[in-house]
Amino acid sequence: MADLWQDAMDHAVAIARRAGEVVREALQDDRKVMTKSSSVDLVTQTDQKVEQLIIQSVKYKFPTHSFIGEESVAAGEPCVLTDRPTWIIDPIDGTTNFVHAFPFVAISIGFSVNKQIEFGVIYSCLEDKMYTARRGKGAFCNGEPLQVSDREDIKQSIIATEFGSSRDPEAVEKIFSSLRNVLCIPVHGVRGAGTAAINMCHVASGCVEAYYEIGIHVWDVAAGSLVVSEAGGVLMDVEGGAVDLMSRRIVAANSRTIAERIVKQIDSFSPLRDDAP
Ligand code: LIP
Repeated sequence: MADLWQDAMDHAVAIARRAGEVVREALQDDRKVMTKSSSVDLVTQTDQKVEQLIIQSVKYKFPTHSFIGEESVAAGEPCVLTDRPTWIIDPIDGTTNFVHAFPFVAISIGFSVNKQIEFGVIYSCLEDKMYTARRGKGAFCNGEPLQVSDREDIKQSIIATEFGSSRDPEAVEKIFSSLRNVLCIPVHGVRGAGTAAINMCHVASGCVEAYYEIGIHVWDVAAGSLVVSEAGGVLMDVEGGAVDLMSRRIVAANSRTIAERIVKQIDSFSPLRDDAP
């Protein structure tokens, strides 16, 4: 049977590649930095330009589809997931990396229908790695199938996480407390690529066993959630139970055993939801 969303997915791959060219070109120029929710929550004209490029081209081809885009939400558009076909876009995941030319920068596009992610496309544009996942059909990097790691012993694992862009002392305290708990399990190491999307691709690729973070947004993790699950991984809330992509909390792991072990170490908190009125 023909895949209803194949055309949309092909378009997502093509537009992510085009967006990646724009990002790479912009790295040659001066990057004018602005701030959003805090002095360390950065945005550039390239984030805005790339989001418009993606939205305009999708609107032209799929005029009835909806959007949740990081920069559109920052500009006041609603962040509500309905049953309609919805493109969930992070034009530059890893904006701080982009500003500093730290070499992990991704274009992340998730596509949801009936509140279920149907496909995810993440283009790590400085590495030229195109990660794709289609629900029920596996996850790939540049066409090669992805499989999570089979390590079940957390003491032999690498865990990815981020410090995020909140500098609220209570949140920072909890982030450090969780980090200390994880590090002292002990694990082999803790890493962070500076982008949620690429951290999740690393879980899917099997080079890290788990990624967790509190404070991310739906556009950071929509595509990555499918890449991880289609590579055989597991998603969980930081307190256990089902992940809620609007809750700004996620654990993505190679297995339920590792995910549950991470959950035990996390000093959790609840940032304002993405879909809060
Ligand atoms: C970033 C994430 C990163 C997280 C930051 C931020 P942006 O996304 O990917 O992992 O720690 O708080 O959300 O802002 O570069 O799209």
